[in-house]
Amino acid sequence: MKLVFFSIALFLVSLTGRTTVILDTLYINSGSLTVVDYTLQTCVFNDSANFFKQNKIFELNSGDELLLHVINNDVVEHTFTIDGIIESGNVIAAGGSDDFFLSFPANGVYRFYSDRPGGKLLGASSMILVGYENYARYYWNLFEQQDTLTDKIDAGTETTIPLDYTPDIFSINMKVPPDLDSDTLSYIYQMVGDSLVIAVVNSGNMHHNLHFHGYHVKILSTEKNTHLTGWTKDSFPVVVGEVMLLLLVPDQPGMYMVHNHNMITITTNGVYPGGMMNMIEIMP
Ligand SMILES: [Cu+2]
Repeated sequence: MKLVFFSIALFLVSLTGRTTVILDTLYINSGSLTVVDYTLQTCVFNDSANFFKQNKIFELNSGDELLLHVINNDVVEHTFTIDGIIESGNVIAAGGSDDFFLSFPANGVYRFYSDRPGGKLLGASSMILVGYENYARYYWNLFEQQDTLTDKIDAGTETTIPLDYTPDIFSINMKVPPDLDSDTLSYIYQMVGDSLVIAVVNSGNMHHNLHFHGYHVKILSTEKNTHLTGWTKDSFPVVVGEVMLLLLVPDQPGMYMVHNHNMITITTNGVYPGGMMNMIEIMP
């Protein structure tokens, strides 16, 4: 099978003369994530057959294409979906696998997810950032859930988010502080005048909103609230399913917080500080 991949890849490279085709394998794994007293049933995209709580993120250079072998290690079927790019013929049976060749129309951030309840409602949602290789690149994958509800979704007895949804865990990259403080994907550590991009996806089931202390960011792109594109803001909504790319050029040194402006989401176990809060550390 690998040989077939390589042959196709080499053929494509020779065809275009300049495109790089990245070969990779992605596993859909389910497993449980314990945060303080809460245990969430989760489903994630990993780069090995071993469950790891954080979804894999792809970082591609401009013009790169991706030949992806996706293996469904879960006991229920999933899809490999990218809105506007792969929306059909993308079902992967439990225990099955499929290959996807992805070329991207433009530089930017693309969200991939499983559209099945046992997928997207349990966190099987991540991102591919294409381009911006001359920028520092950061990733904030927002997700929240309710421990008892995840048991029902995992068991297949609940397939939607109920009206009395009361999430108790609010995470970035499946982590909460203080664990989140050592997450190099999300913790910003740069210098004044650097150019950095932050890819943000709301993989959760409620609208979120970000508030920056210390800096304003330019919204380079949004998939849902498209009118925000081009705005420079320190607070803005990140609605369910939103996919955004932000540009930050720090104009002053210091340590500043970025947090969700809905205060319940910056708690863990009902206790502040926790949840969706992140730090920006800028050297002079
Ligand atoms: Cu604040």
